[in-house]
Amino acid sequence: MDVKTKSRRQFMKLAGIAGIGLGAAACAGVAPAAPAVTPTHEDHAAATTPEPSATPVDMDAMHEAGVKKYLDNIGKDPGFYGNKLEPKMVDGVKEFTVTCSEIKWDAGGGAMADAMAYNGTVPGPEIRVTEGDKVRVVVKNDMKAQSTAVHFHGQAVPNAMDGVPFVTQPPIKTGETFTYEFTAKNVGSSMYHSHHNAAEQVTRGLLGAFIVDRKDKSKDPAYDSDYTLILNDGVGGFTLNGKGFPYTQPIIAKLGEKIRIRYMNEGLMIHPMHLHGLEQLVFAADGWNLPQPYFCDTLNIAPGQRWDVIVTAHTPGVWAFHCHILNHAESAHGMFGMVTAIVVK
Ligand SMILES: [Cu+2]
Repeated sequence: MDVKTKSRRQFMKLAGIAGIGLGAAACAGVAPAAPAVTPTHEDHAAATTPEPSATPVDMDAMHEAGVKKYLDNIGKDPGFYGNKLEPKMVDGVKEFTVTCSEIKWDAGGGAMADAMAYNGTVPGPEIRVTEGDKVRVVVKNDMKAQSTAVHFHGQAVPNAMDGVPFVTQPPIKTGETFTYEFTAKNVGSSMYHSHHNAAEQVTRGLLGAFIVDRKDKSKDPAYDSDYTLILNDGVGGFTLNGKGFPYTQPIIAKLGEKIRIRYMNEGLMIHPMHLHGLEQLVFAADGWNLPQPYFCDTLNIAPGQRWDVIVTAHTPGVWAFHCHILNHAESAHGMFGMVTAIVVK
């Protein structure tokens, strides 16, 4: 589903379904700006108590302003969904070109942070191929300050293509290019990311989804729409697909729609993702289908893991969807960071 086509008016109507009050009440407060550096638990613990001068009315107004901003932003930001890298077919090989550069990234609210990006966005564009495809990824390092290398996390590749500097290849120095070539064997949700000074490079943005569609779709549960949710806790703070609430994108679904969600954790912390009102059917871990899918409402996503779930949109409304380490999601100033919603109409 193309969420970009959803108008704000449609969304406001939907918000009404769930009874989110958006009266012209005092919205004097503003949502907290996303931090520009890697957050710590202490940073957010400090924000869990209001300023001594804040009244309950002030606090409520700040919380309401954040939610209002989220709703107002629907349809305005082109967002992450649909940011896909198109391959060039070269002699039967799907060839992708990825350029690393240093950019300023806005995780929301205009707080531009120093980031590193694949093709100018955080996360980088999704690379999607089909099981058995021959894949070539040409990586150019246009960064001025650091060498890099790319690891295809979740893919069984020839050893020389594994992307670990001084183990399988030299680092890709500033101005240099390295070409990765392999056959996509592992189906499901994988990632591509830096494997050089990775605690900085990945959390600053050198990351993206690498998805391999299965040839025989009957082996997966049926679904109508497909969303990737990349968790990170570096550039711009706690983010979902590179943005922090209220600048995160909703998933908008029709009643009865079966939504596939691919969680990928590229951060340094564990993030238990909790969905209100709709259960998550967990069916794949790190690309492999589970022998027995199971239901949950909160799914722990550890760094490096990918989990695939199906959510059936069986009840209309705006369903909050957030990390349940609560100081990754809410402060005395309102919700921030790893918060979004599934909107069922
Ligand atoms: Cu979290």
